[in-house]
Amino acid sequence: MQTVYSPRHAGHSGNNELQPGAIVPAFELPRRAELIRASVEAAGLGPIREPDTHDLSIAMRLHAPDYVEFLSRVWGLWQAAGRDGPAMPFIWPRPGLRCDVPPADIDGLLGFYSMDAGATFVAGTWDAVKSSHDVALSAAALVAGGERAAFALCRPPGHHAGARFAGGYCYINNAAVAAESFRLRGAGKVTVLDVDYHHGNGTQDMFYERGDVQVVNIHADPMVEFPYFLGHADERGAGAGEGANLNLPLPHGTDFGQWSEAYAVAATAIARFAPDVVVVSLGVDTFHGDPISQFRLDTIDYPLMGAGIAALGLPTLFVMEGGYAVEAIGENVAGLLRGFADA
Ligand code: OKP
Ligand code: ZN
Repeated sequence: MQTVYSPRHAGHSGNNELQPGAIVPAFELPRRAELIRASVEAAGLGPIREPDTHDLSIAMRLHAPDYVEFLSRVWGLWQAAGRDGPAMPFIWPRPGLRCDVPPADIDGLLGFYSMDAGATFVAGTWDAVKSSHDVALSAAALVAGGERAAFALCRPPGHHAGARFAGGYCYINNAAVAAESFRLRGAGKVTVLDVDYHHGNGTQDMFYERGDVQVVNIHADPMVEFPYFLGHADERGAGAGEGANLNLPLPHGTDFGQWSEAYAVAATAIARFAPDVVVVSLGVDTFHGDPISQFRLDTIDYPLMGAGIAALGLPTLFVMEGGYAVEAIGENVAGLLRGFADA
């Protein structure tokens, strides 16, 4: 299996985030991608190559063009306002306020185009976001070209990014863009299987009324976990997408046995949908040692998860999302990919 990786992720560094009661260094760190890369190399998974450059036309089908444009302009606007540290929003529109008028200055715009304070901007953020997008599309091209599977080592992640907002460490929805790229290259049906600990709210929303892209999430119950406001079991899709969205929320403390029961339900739904290709939003924050998550999977479980994904029998694109236990992230990701490749 080939891995696509760009060193340009590293400029997205020194970000911070709001945790309950404090501003702290962001858990989503450059070291994550470096350790995954090292483990993939050590596991002998296959060649690691850099992405080709792709234009943003597919991203602009799923995201509002003004939002993508904003992402590229944030740092300049922030600097022009005389700021130096990471750019972070402090006010957000919501029902009861005007949600349709982008304000004129950077503080208003940051809130207008985000869902939380979890997607901050530094000088290298846009270049890293664009490189992560290019990584996803380049890896998708390998699978579209006939490879059984490929690994897009994306950083920053993407699955919380919606049509018009950043949030939860995410800016451009890499997995959604990759899924759409398969459709544009002629795949009739695509499934996005999101195994990150957190619900992929952005991906769900982008495809919610579409019958050609199935979205399946196995995640911590949003009643008790970020992103709180999407990811419930009664969200089944709408219009042409009715029945093509499946949420399998699980309680804090979930172990691999419970996770696997949910996965069996997911696998049955995917088999019934019969996609041409599957895009896996791959988070390993289900690990028991994850500092911001509360499932209990162990390192030995990830190769089994990979084998379970292989059992779908479909061309597969893995797109990196979350996982914050840096001491174990490499082994967990490489183990999952090895479990897939050896199945
Ligand atoms: C991104 B991905 C309270 C905690 C916010 C944000 C988690 C984003 C996870 N400030 N946590 O799905 O791994
Ligand atoms: Zn996550």
